[in-house]
Amino acid sequence: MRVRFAHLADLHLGYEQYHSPERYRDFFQTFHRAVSDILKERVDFVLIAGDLFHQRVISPMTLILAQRELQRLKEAGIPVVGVMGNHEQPHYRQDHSWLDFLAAQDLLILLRPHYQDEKLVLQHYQEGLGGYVDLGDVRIYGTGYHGAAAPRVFADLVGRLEELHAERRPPFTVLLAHAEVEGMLVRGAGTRVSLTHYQLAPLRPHIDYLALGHVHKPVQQDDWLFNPGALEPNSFDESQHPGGVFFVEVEIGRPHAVRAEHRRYARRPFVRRRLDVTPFQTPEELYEALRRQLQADAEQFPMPPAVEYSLDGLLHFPSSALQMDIVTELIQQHYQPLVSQVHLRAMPAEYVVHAPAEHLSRAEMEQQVIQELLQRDGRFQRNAEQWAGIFRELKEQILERQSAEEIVQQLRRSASSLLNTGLAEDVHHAG
Ligand SMILES: [Mn+2]
Repeated sequence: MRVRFAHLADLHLGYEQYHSPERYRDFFQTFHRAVSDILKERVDFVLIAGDLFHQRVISPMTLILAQRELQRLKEAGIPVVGVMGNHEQPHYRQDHSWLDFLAAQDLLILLRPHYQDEKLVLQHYQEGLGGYVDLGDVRIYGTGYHGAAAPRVFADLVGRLEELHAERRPPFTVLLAHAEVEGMLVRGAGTRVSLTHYQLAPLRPHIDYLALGHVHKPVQQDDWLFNPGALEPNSFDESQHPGGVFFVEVEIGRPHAVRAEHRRYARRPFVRRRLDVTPFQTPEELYEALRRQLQADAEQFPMPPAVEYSLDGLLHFPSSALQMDIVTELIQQHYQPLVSQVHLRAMPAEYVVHAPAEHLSRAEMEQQVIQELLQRDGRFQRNAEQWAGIFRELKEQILERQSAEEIVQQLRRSASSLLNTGLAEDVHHAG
């Protein structure tokens, strides 16, 4: 028995990115291309793993255009199964979202389990409600976005699946969810991740294909966990990881043979460039270097691109001397972009502090940074290390909540001994 399906996520229809009407249309056009491809492939069903819409409140035009695409699938007899993403969730006081409207039009099977008396209820989909649907030999479970509550919901889900599957384990099972799993995105330390692999592991015996959305980046792990990424980039960062559609073919049997192909579609180019401004002593030198760099960029684009230009490195003249409209104009002339963003990320050279070595303690790092700053000031240059020590002492006293009088007295003593040393040295040198 062979089954074929398409897995999409994060369409973000209705997003007028950069306030650009063209970008609004781009999101629909790429979706349109994907739907045409899906129709050509004659899949058995389509999965949309959340964030069909960019916002919970959408315009009439967004609804009309979204309906039009879903209607094409409906007319071809291809069921569309979806869950709710965080972007389209109704306000906590409202019961219904625009996805419910689509479900009421039979354009979408919207899955979500519900809680009753603290217990997760999984029922077959009926009249817009339910936690799973059977399509032939395939059972699709679905749950939307739960944020920080995701570990609890997934644990409850495992409990219910154990009960249900003890009675009968369907030949092939899918879990559709809008969630982030650890390791998918590189994040700053301390950022919470909604689900760990440890929390997902108990699902393995019960789920044959985990269909995720939410992380706008294609992920495929162990022929089990799949996330297709966003069809259109929601930011320049995302443009580095183009999303697409997973076309999946399954030969149902033990073990299942799952073949997944990630397919991308033509879309507007996102161009990211940078210029290191460190070598330039004047704005004119910078403009000239930018001109040369632009001339050397011979890449041709099939349609006006979105351009992001970063000026980074060290700036050896005041940023106020830099005329950003000249920079922007040069970039506009060269790329004829749909939208362009220029970021001045260069740091003024006089404030640069070298990154302290990593093995140092926090206090040592602070002292090193302060010492470097003091070395730039003629008054403190000579004894910068000792002055930095006084700063450190001062901070400790404040943290220990010593009285202001005590702190001032101590500061006087330290400073005067340091000033005397300096004088003594001067005298010595003079001698
Ligand atoms: Mn999203």
